[in-house]
Amino acid sequence: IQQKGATIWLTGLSASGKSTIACALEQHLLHLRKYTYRLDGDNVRFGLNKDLGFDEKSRNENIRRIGEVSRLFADSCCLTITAFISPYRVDREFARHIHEKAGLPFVEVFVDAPLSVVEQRDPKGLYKKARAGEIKDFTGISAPYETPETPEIHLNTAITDVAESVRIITQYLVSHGYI
Ligand code: GGZ
Repeated sequence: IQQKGATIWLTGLSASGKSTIACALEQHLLHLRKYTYRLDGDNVRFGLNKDLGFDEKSRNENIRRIGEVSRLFADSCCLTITAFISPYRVDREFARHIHEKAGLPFVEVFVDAPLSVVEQRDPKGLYKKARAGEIKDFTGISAPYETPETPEIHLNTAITDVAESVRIITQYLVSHGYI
C-alpha cells in the first residue's frame, strides 16, 4: 500500500448530515482508488457496541472504542471516516490524542447545523419524540452537545451542500499531503 492512514472524524447533531457526507466522501475517496473505510452507527452500534445505550457513560465508552478502532484502521494505512455524534469534547480529545501519539493525522470535521434546522429536517421523527419526552437523553434536547472549539474543518450544512462538503474535506486532505 502506497498511502498513509488518517482518521476523518465527523461530529455533529443527529440529522446534521454526518452520515450523508461520510458516504459521499467514502465514494469519492474510493473513486480516487484510496483504501477507505467508514465507521458509523450501522456497522458499530449494532455490532461491537451493541451493549451500549445513550447515557453519558455509554456514549463515553462508545466513542472511546470508536477512537481506538479508528486508530487501528488508520495504522493499517486506511483513510478512516467516522460518523458519530460524539457530543463530549473530552472523548473527541481522547480520540485525537491516541492518533497524534501514534503519528497519525486526525481531522476533526464539525458538521454544523442549527438545532432549528435539524429539528425541521427530523428524518426519523426522533426530535419530535424527544420533545414529547418519548426518548430520554436526546442530544440537543435533553442531553448536551459540546461544540468543537478548534476543528480542522467547520461545515455549515444549512448552507453547504453534500458535494461542496466533500470538496472541502478532500481539498484539506490534499493540501496537507494526506492523500
Ligand atoms: C442521540 C440517538 C439517541 C439519543 C437514538 N440521542 O440520527 P440517527 O438516530 O440515525 O443517529 C443518531 C444515533 C446516534 O448514535 P451515535 O453513536 O452517533 O451517538 S454518540 O456519538 O453520542 O454515542 C440517532 C440515534 O442514534 N439515537 N437515541 N438519545 N441520538
